[in-house]
Amino acid sequence: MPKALITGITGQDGSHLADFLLEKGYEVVGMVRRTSTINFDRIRHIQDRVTIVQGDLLDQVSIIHILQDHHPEEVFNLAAQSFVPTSWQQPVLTGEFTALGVTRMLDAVRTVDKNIRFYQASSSEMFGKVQEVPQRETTPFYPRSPYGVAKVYGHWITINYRESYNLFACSGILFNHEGPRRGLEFVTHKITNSVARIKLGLATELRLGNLESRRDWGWAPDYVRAMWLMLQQDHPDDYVVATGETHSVREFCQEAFSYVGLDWEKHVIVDPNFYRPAEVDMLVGDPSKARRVLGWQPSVNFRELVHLMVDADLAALHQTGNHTPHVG
Ligand code: NAP
Ligand code: G4F
Repeated sequence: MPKALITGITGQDGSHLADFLLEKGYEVVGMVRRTSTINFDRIRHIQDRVTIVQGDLLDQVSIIHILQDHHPEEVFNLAAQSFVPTSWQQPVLTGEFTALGVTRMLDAVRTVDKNIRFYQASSSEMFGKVQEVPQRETTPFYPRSPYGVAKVYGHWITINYRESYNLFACSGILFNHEGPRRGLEFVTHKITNSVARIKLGLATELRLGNLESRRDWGWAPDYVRAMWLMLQQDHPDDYVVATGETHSVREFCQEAFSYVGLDWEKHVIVDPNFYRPAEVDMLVGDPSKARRVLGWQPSVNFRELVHLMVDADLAALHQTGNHTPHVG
């Protein structure tokens, strides 16, 4: 039975990856940081099938011990401070988690077992002020937030450890991927959750920032499949994972509201409090390398993604007696 360690198993991607690896017959070890209350909402359904270990990206000793104690063949480094606006409020902490945390992971791998295959969660935020359309593996980076800058560091240190120490280290440059497990502060889930609440009469308005920014939004379970495929190749490499389509936040609103028979313009209020100090205006990826080498392609298109998320939010509100907290 192959064994994999997932950092960030309590997050959106970590939980989907754990589902995927269990389905493939893996033994899954998940690293979680110590919190005063347990936040296993996304992995509750598989809690008795995964091994949970305590560790933190800030604490190299904990990472080394986890590798020594559990001997994984594959390590998926998904843990990070992943919310872009927070990276302006906590730029140093974001650098510690999202940049230096990668070095701590890589160096632990190098120290404990150089045969471990390593996946780094790189991001399309690295392209920032885009230098080429669509963005591909060779497009120069121009990050626009402390988060994006930290991810560029994580990306290059992964390549550096691959080249310096011959590690099987891959970096997936993933474009935005979404689903019902997405944090409520991210724009897609914020919109679909509000649409459901407005539809059920629990709210009347939705406050958003920049409606014109465009993203290449995909379906999260498709993207964890790409992560796994990267580690199954003969050689380590870096891949863009994206749908190749771009849509604005405005279009996302239109699709989500109209799906439940509402007019988005009657409910959406533009609130400058949600503007960012520097914006990534447009992202669209070219996934042709992932398609050609990994045989990867997305299974859910933009409209289906919006509908799946609205349906899930409506169902969740019905199930919880409408008590789902609203995150602004
Ligand atoms: P997420 O839902 O925010 O999950 C982040 C995970 O990291 C959580 O499990 C969190 O634990 C954990 N974590 C944060 N700081 C930690 C620390 N110091 N030590 C240990 N664990 C820590 O993020 P996601 O959407 O699943 O994304 C997964 C990864 O892919 C991230 O690296 C993100 O930057 C990257 N990425 C995401 C996308 C996307 O569209 N989703 C696109 C490109 C790249 P808690 O539960 O304790 O907070
Ligand atoms: O949903 P977002 O917060 O995602 P963002 O900034 O693109 O970052 C996500 O995707 C990255 C991959 O490209 C990941 F690396 C990262 O970890 C994260 O998962 O914002 C998307 C867009 C932005 O342009 C933002 O300005 O939506 C715009 N937006 C407009 N109003 C809003 C809002 N974003 C949020 N979160 N909240 C708003 O009210």
